[in-house]
Formats: sequence, C-alpha cells, structure tokens
Amino acid sequence: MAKFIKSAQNKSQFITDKTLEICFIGRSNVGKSSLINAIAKQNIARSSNTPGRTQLVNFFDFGKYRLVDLPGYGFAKVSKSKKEELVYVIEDYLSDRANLVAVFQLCDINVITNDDAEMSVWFENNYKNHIVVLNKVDKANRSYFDNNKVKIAKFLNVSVDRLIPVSAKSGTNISQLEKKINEIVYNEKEKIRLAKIEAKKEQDEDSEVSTKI
Ligand SMILES: Nc1nc2c(ncn2[C@@H]2O[C@H](COP(=O)(O)OP(=O)(O)O)[C@@H](O)[C@H]2O)c(=O)[nH]1
Ligand SMILES: [Mg+2]
Repeated sequence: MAKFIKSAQNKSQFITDKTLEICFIGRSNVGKSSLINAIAKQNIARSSNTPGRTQLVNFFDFGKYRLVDLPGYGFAKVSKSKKEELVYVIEDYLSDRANLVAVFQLCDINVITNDDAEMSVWFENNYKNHIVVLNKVDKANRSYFDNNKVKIAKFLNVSVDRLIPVSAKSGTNISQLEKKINEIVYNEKEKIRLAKIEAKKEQDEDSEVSTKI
C-alpha cells in the first residue's frame, strides 16, 4: 500500500538511499496531488485550491519505487523571494538525483502555457524518460485530445507517444499511467541488474587473470 514518507524543505532533508524514484512536476493546481491519490487509491497527498501551497518536496513510498512530488513551477501568486527559493529546491532535486529514472510532467490539458513548453524542452534534453501527463480531460470535450494531440506535442516539443491524457477526477486512463510508471521502473531495474551481472563477470575474469599470473 502506498504511503506518504516525508516532506523536505531543502536538499539536506532529501532521502539519500538508492531506491528508484520517479517525480511529478507541473504548475500549481494542475492536479499533482489528486493524481498521486488516484494512483494510490487513497488520500495520501494533500490537494488544495490555493495555488502555490505545495511548496515542499514530498516523498511517497509506492513499494517498487518512490514517487516524489515537486513544488509547482510558474508561480504567478508567490513573492519573488519565495519564487527563487522554490526554483532552488526544484533544481537541487533535479540536477543531482542518480536514482531518478523518469520525469512525469503534469499539465492541465485545457491550459497549456509557455512555462510548460519551456520546462518540457529542458526535460526532453536532460532526461531519457520524460512523460507528459495531460490532466483534467474530464473538462475537455470527448474528442479534444485526438483532435489536438499533434498540436500539443509540437508546442511542447515532444513526440505524440509521450502524451497521456488522464483525469484524476473521473479516473480516465489512470491505469494506463500506472502501467507506464511500472514499465519504466521495471526496465530501469532490469538495466541495473544486468549491469551488476556484467560488472561481476568482469571482476571474475580479472581475478582469473591474476591467479594465472
Ligand atoms: N476537473 C478536474 N479537476 C481536477 C482534476 N484533478 C485535480 N483537480 C482539481 O484541481 C485543483 C488542484 O488539484 P491539486 O491536486 O491540489 O493540484 P496540485 O497543486 O498540482 O497538487 C483541485 O481543486 C482539484 O480538485 C481533474 O482530473 N479534473
Ligand atoms: Mg499538490
């Protein structure tokens, strides 16, 4: 069962073990907390109507991986100094996290902004697993995603297959999102396992050579 572990205000409070992590990042109010609750199938993340309220890095235990909820970017309603503080803590996390295997960028499908596009380009260039989750499809009309996915992908500079339209509210495609997370975590674990076997093989071959000498 998924559970909340802790909140961190700065880097010194981040968890430091090697458990694989995925992160959720997006503007305030796009539904990060609601989506965490939808995946967890219980209320473990606080959801609120006040933009900018979630200003902490929140760690959640999902068993096979840890989910990290980052503060919102594009902070219209917070002061300049608070803005800088938030950018630092986001950068502290994203710039130095060896166990981070995927960035899930959350957007509101009805309101995709220049901030979203700017962040998307950066994630595309810096992370091999960058998935764009378009939340609140329940508010758009039925064919909106199909009719606009090419345009959205172009605006965000990603390929269409990176986009997942979902709704935390109605449950649309939540299982598809879970499947994507599990698939990435499984593949990354497999890579680590194979790399360890390979390293051990090399070590054994080395020691064989030295016994012969
Ligand atoms: N219509 C709709 N509203 C949503 C959805 N997900 C979240 N919300 C609402 O959007 C607001 C912000 O949600 P929250 O999860 O706190 O966003 P966060 O700031 O990104 O963590 C709340 O009022 C939620 O009820 C969704 O899929 N559809
Ligand atoms: Mg939140």
